[in-house]
Amino acid sequence: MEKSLIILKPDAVQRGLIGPILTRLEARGLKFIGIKLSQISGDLAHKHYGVHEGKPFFAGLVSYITSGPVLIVAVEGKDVIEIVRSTVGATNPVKAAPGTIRGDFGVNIGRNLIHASDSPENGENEVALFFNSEELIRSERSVDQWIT
Ligand code: RTP
Ligand code: MG
Repeated sequence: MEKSLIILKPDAVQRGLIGPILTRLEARGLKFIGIKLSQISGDLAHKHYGVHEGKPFFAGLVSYITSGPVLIVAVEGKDVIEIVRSTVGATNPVKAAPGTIRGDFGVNIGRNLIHASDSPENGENEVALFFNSEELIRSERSVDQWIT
């Protein structure tokens, strides 16, 4: 079982794309274990994107991700890292395949709508960074028989 942290970034929320994006993730068969609307602080943005500190786009990335409300989503299941990343598409929407979220809704790498964890280890750590354990549905309490 893997976990993935998904963030619908400020441009997705401002453009009214929460519904269309969640519809795609849900239709793919992903199991949501946490969802909340939030505004990311500078401190949290630095922790989350710390791996990019020092890169030329880092300041712009922090200012983008903290610029407005975001929808934070945790999903859990077998192979969810790969499933979510393939549904989201390439980092640069110009290169993202049509049919992916970034390929269908975006054109700008600096406004690419959505974050998704890139490894099982990062998925575990990012879900723990953004959600308290009381905010997450635990597998043993879920209704697995309704969703495969
Ligand atoms: P994310 O972490 O947001 O899911 O995106 P990602 O894995 O597809 O891409 P990553 O390399 O982790 O980059 C994080 C975010 O930084 C912005 N970025 N801008 N050259 C650039 O201007 C540039 N490169 C990356 C994007 O917003 C990217 O999602
Ligand atoms: Mg990344």
